[in-house]
Amino acid sequence: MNPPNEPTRTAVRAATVGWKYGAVFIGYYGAVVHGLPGIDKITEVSEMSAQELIATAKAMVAEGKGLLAMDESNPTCNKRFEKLGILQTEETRRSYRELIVTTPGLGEFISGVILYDETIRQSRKDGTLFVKVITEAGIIPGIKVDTGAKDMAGHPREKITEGLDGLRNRLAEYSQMGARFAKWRALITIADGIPSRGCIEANAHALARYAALCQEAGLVPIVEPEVLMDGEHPLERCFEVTAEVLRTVFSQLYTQRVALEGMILKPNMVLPGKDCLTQGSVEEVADVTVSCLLRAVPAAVPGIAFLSGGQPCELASARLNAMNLRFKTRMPWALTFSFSRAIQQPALEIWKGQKENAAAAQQALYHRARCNSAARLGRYRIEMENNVDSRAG
Ligand code: 5MM
Repeated sequence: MNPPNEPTRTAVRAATVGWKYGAVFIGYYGAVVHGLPGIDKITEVSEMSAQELIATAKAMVAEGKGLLAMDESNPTCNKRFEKLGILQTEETRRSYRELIVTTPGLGEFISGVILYDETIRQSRKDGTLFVKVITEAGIIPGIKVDTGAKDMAGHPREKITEGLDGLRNRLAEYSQMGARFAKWRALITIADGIPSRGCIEANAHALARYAALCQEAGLVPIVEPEVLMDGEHPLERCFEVTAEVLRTVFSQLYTQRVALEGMILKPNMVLPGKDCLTQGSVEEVADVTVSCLLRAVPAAVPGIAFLSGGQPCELASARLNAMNLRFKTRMPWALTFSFSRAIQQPALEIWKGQKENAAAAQQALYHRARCNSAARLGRYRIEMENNVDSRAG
């Protein structure tokens, strides 16, 4: 007589056989999500690390929390400092990042921070590594691993993100340093005649190969295909391009055997170009964005964390809030934030490189984190902006 779980075993075996024909996900899902016996290999990820990936991905998009992107490369960070008359040195970048990671109470609203190669090696003034400071605040450290978007050969005005060479070794080093997730950003530009299919496909392929390498190393990949806001195009054009980009990215993720349960998507909101005369209401943007995501993003993805892309802080919060408010019960994934400019900019403008402004800058950062956390829950109100209630300073 068959033991009680034999039918299950048979089903699992059948699913495993299906892997050879490209149905890897079935075996993966059975083993990892339901804990079925008999499968210890899913693509190259062991059952244990698959469970860790899933747990980390879920924690990154936990209820009421979102991600803080502080992964500006040195040139970008210096450019932002220069505009505000802040000295552009390794030490000023370090003290600014210290201000961010030591903000009292940040862990109430922030699940993870995205660091840059220079930052992950830096420490608080007293010598404590930032990774330790972050972890002790209950925040998950992550790392940007692409090496930047470069002009794409044969594709004028378009970019291809680089960084795959040597990535396996770099991921091993970052993991050893304490990183638990990674990030790679692809840039897609809308203008006359672009984006081209060649640019979309090349960037989607690179994102998928990066994501597979991350999962192999036990790091959750944040997959960030950013359709830029630059231009005069209407909302509909951004919708079309974003949908095409996301479909291509998920097709490549499937081809490269990336486990969707162990990744986070970081897309743009669907917005009219910033020079378009018709900007649309908060509700319209929310509806169009969620419709686009519902059509293109599989339900197995645990969370979507938006980039802010140059939107004003309050508008970014209001739009995220409207999505969570209007679609709460209809979305299969958590919908949250992974902002850089829309969470950091007020703090940076207050700090201006001056020690005496640090506490006020931390207050501003805490405030934006709190507003975005409320938006993650559909509880953000514009009146919150008048009430800078903080634990900082
Ligand atoms: C912090 O900006 C990141 C890119 O920096 P580099 O261009 O210097 O490499 C960027 O990837 C950022 O994490 C996301 O795009 C989100 O940033 P925004 O400002 O759009 O929220």
